[in-house]
Formats: sequence, structure tokens, C-alpha cells
Amino acid sequence: MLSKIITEENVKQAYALIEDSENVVIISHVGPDGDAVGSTLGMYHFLKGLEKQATVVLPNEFPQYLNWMPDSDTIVIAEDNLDATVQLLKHADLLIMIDFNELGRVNGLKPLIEVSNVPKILIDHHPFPADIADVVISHPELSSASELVFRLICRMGFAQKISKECAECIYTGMMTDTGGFTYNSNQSEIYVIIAELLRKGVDKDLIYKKINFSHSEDRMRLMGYCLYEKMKIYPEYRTAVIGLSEDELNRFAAQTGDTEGIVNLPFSIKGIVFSAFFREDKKRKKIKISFRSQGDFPANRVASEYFNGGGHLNAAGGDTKLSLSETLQQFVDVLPEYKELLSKVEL
Ligand SMILES: [Mn+2]
Repeated sequence: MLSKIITEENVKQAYALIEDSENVVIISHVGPDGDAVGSTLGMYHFLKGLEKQATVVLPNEFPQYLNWMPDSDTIVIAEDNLDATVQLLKHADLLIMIDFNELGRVNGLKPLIEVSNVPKILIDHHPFPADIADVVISHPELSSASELVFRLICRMGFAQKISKECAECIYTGMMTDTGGFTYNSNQSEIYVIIAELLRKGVDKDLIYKKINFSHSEDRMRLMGYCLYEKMKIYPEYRTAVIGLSEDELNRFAAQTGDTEGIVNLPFSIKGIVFSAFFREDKKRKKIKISFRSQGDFPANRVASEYFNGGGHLNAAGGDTKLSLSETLQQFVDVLPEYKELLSKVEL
């Protein structure tokens, strides 16, 4: 039995909106990851089971290691299909936004959502959700939005309606947002849910292989290059830094998603508390930043205080408009400010 963490009021409101809807557009964040794609496709399969029209719209391309997910080929990529996206939002009678907490996270979809006057539901696990929906179901204590989608479906009384396809999507989101249940994954109810998903027919070992054993040789060599050539360790700050220029990314023919996970590699080293990954994006004229931390060191605080971003305690992101070397310098310059906090973290 799962505890009822979603309020009765939220469940009722969400159910009323879903019941009244016929054309639902489901949206997640830019740089879609396993949880973004898993939670939205999970919701999509659930709504299909209720005989609703549903479409997942993502701001930009999702990584190829997710393209085995059931009906992922129906996902509309807004960046590449602007006209179709405009039409979809125009004809939608309900928007369900999942796995993000403010419209700055959806790039080009932002103005389309802002002008839409249909009801909106937000389902998210990032702290401090903005006031962007009629129903806000926000639970930062959960490790994935996919888990929240599962809980909402069950609370609305449709546990029986969860298909194998829906279960596979939800499982994928739960697995990827916890690094294969290696962080943010000590809540026992996660495993109650997994047991339920397995009963629905999910092959969890196969999903692990599909996600993790599906990369290119180039990507593997890029990882090797990062570790051998690029990783800098600052032992006095228990911090690791990796920065990649676009030329370096091109050298390894890096595809969408190829740099994902690189930020976690330095945690293999004993004592590392904070890991930062910087990637040059010339097209968008910025440096994209990923922060990861261990224990109670607030990666999201560094992101929000200095790098135009935010996120979770242990996983955050941001960007700068500086050059790569200036950004790396800025990072090294602010580290002393966090030295005491970093030194206190117990691993
Ligand atoms: Mn998530």
C-alpha cells in the first residue's frame, strides 16, 4: 500500500480536468531525459487507455537511447515541427506539463503555452514550482516525475488500467532519474511501485540494457577522453570539473544525449563531493552546465547563485553567456566560497 502523498483535492481536480478533456497535449522540458520522456509517454499511454486523443510534445530532440520506448515515434519535436506544434496546442483542450517547474524550461514552447487558455495540470518533482497551471501537483521529495505519474494514476482509481507499455515508460523514468536506483532511491515505496510495474510485464533487466548498453563507440571514446585529458580534480574543494568545447564534441561526433552521465563519472573517485560538467553550445551561444553533488552539498545553490540555473539538491544545471574558459575560471573562482560546506559533507 502506498502512502497518499498527493492531496485529495489535487487528485479530484486533475481527474475532473482529464475526464472533461478529449485532446490532451503532454509537454516536458528541453533536453529531454529518461524521466521527461518516460513520464510524458507514461501519461500518454494512460490517456490512450481512456480513449483520449493524446500527443507528447517536447521542445527539442530526445536522445536515441530512448527511441525504443513504446510510441516514442509519435512524439512531436517542437523545434523541428513548429507549425504542427502550433496546431496541436490550438486544438488541445487540456495541457499536462510534466517534470519541469517553470516555463523557462521549455524554450520555444513557452509563448505557445502562455497564450493557451485551456486548463493546465503541472506534475513535477522540482522545488519551487512557478504559478503556471490550474492544478499544481508538486512533490520535490520524489525522485522522479514518472513515479508521480504512477501515483496519480493509481489515486484516480486506474491502477488496473496501467498497460505494459505505460509501465515500461514509468519504470524507465524512475530508473534513469535515480541513476539505476543508485541515488535518491532510498524510499522504500519506490520498490513497492517497481513490484507493481513488474507485475504489469516490465522486463527491468532488458530496459537497463536498452538504456545503458546502446551507445556508440564514439561516445565511449569521448568518455575516455574526458577522464584522461579533461577532468581536473581540486582535492581541497573535493570537486571535479570537466569542460568540453564544441570542437572536441565534434571530434567524437557527439550526438544528443552522448554527454549525459559524464558528470557522474568523477564520483568513482573517493572523496569527491561536487562534480561539474561544462559543454560549449555555439549555436545557442552559451555554455551548458551540469552540476552533481553528494550528501547535503547543494548543487542547486551554486547553480542559482552564480550560473543562471537551479534544480535539485544533488542534480542541478545552468548556463553562461561567457566563453568556455571564462566559465571554467568563474567556477574555480567561486569554489572557495563553498569550501567549508564541501569540507563538512559526510560520504
Ligand atoms: Mn525528473
